[in-house]
Amino acid sequence: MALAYIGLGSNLADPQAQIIAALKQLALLEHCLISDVSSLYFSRPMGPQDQPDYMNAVVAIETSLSPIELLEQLQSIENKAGRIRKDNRWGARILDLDILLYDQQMINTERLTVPHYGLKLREFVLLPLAEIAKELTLPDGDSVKILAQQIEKNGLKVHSKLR
Ligand code: A4P
Ligand code: MG
Repeated sequence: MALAYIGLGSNLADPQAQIIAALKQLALLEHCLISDVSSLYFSRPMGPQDQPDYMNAVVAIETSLSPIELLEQLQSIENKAGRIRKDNRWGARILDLDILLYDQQMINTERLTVPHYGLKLREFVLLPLAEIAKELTLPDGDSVKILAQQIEKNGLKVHSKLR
C-alpha cells in the first residue's frame, strides 16, 4: 500500500457541497482507504482575481492503485462532478483533485508531476496538508510544517470541520 495525499479545490456550484460530495466519491473508490481528512478551508483565488473564492481540503489515502490509476480515478470523479476543462490557466472550476504526494516518489512524466508542482507555493495546500501530516517531509527533505509556518496566508482560514 502507498500513502497518497490528494488536494481538493472548488470555487463553483456550491464549493462546500462539491468537496463533501468528492469525499464521498473518494470513500467509494476500490483499492483506496481514506486515512485522514483536513478541515475545510476558505481561500482567496490564486491566479485571475475575477473568480469566486475557493474551498480547499487535503485527504490522505492508502491505496494499492498505481499513481496513474489513481489519477484516472480522480479525473473520473472530476468529470462526474460536471467539470468542464477550459484553457484558462488557474481559472474557476467545479472540482479539482490533484495528487500532491505519492509516498516519497518523484514522478515526472507527461501526465503526472509528483510532488505536485504547486505544493510548496500554495497556502491552501500546505496548511491543510500540515494539519493532517505534521511530521511529513517532502522527497527533497523539506518539512511540511516549516513550509506551512513560513508561507503567506493570504486570508486562508478554516471554514469548518469535515469529520
Ligand atoms: N497532472 C500532472 N501532475 C498532476 C498531479 N500531480 N495531479 C496533469 C493531478 N494532475 C496532474 O490537470 C491538467 C493535467 O495535469 C491533467 O490532465 C494531469 O495529467 P487539470 O486538473 O485539468 O488542470 P488544472 O488543475 O486546472 O491545472 P491548472 O490550471 O494549472 O490549475 P492548478 O494549478 O491546479 O490551479 N486558488 C485557490 N485559492 N484554491 C485552488 O484550489 N486552484 C487553481 C487551479 C487556481 N487557483 C486556486 C486553486
Ligand atoms: Mg488538477
